[in-house]
Amino acid sequence: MRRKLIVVSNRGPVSYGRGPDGSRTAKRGGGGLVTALRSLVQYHEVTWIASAITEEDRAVAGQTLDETAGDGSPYKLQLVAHDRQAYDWYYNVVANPMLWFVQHSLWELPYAPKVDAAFHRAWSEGYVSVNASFAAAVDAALERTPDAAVFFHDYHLYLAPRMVRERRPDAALVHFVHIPWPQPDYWRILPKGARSAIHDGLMANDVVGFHTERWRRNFIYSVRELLGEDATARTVTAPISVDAAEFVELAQSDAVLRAEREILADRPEKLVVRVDRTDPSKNIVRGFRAFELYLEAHPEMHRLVGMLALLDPSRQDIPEYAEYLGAIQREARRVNDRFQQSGWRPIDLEIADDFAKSVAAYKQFDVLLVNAIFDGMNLVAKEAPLVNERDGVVVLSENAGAHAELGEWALTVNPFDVKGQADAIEVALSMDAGDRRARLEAIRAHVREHDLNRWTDTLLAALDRVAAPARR
Ligand code: ADQ
Repeated sequence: MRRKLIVVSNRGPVSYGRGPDGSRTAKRGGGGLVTALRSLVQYHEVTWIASAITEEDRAVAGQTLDETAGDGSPYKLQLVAHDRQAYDWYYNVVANPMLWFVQHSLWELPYAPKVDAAFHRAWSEGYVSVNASFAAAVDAALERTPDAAVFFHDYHLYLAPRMVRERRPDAALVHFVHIPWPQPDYWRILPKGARSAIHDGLMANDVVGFHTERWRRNFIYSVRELLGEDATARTVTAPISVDAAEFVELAQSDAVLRAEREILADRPEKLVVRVDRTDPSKNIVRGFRAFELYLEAHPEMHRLVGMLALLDPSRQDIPEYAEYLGAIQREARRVNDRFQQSGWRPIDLEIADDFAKSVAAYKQFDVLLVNAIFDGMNLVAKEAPLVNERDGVVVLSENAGAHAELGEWALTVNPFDVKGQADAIEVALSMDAGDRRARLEAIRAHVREHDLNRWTDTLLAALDRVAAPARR
């Protein structure tokens, strides 16, 4: 059923700039979330509300823009121009890193985080106020289309649902949390006011969705612990997925074939691939250490195996992220200095946002390393097997959401155990072809069947079940 949806996410599907001739240009937004949501506009009547990021975005903020998605589907876009200082506090102090680090259990607690006056101010004058501007934009959109359902996304917008609910008790609100939900005690890192407001804000939705039972259960525990309420009936597990046909087509595109030729020109016999944003949650440094341990134990594989790490530089305005990128570069350098010989560099580290090359690497891996510390889902683990041409093996962290679905066909690793990861690389590289093919095909079949439409349908069906019938 085609329905009216107001999609709300911090980052929109496009961002505007100016071409050399002064005309407005549109750049497709990146990241797991935006890619996933683009398919929504294909099947539903969508008004998308997002933050104005560039100067050109700000120039058109407040207008309702008629946009078309890559496949020609029309949708409406409304950009919200927030106060610049408030946005910086909201994005660079509260959402990333604080909420991201809490939800991925990344803080080194004896030293960090600092919940000081600056944080309190960033919370009340940044996070609260940007959520209020989003809520006002949603309220205005609901004024125009009162029968639309509102579909909030992620950790930037935890407070907006309560603000909308106060003005519109009958609105249909659904929120999807794309990242893990940690245990209740870890939320106690945040001051009481903030952690209560986050849980209370989410509880203002009719439905709150998570990728896995594990994250959903943690949410139910933490709502019980921190608010004394029962969230069970409002929550749903809906694992996000990818558009399988799109990847198969993409794999044959000119850009991907060009990138693939580059990889083929100097690939070693066996290739271990990882594709990530340079985010501490992705556990890139430990991945290099695991590969080092593997090389240490297998001198016979020197020159025959290499790791290709394609890393999209992420959130470099945030010191923790800039430091992490430094650590990644130092670690790759150290491992290379230890083992490299003329004509062979064990780790090929490429820091760039290069989607075509990522898909080319997906085709070429013998081992795909996904060793996230914690990850809501991890789409790379679903995308890469779809197009792989070498019967490659997926080494998968038990703490990635994707593990709940794909674990039985992957090699499971504990993300902290670098010896265990080195052993998994060894097992993957020596597995017989029949076993490798059977595992890869099982993953493919699962992803094809559990596609992106199923994700949307699960969430919207839950909304229909839970939302007050009086509304319709
Ligand atoms: P992300 O943390 O961004 O997403 P992930 O799910 O793996 O992580 O998605 C990353 C996307 O970016 C993939 O589509 C991938 O192809 C692309 N990408 C990654 N590295 C790249 C590179 N070096 N160059 C080009 N493209 C690259 C968040 C959550 C996840 C959740 C998604 C969707 O953290 O857990 O799966 O949202 O809900």
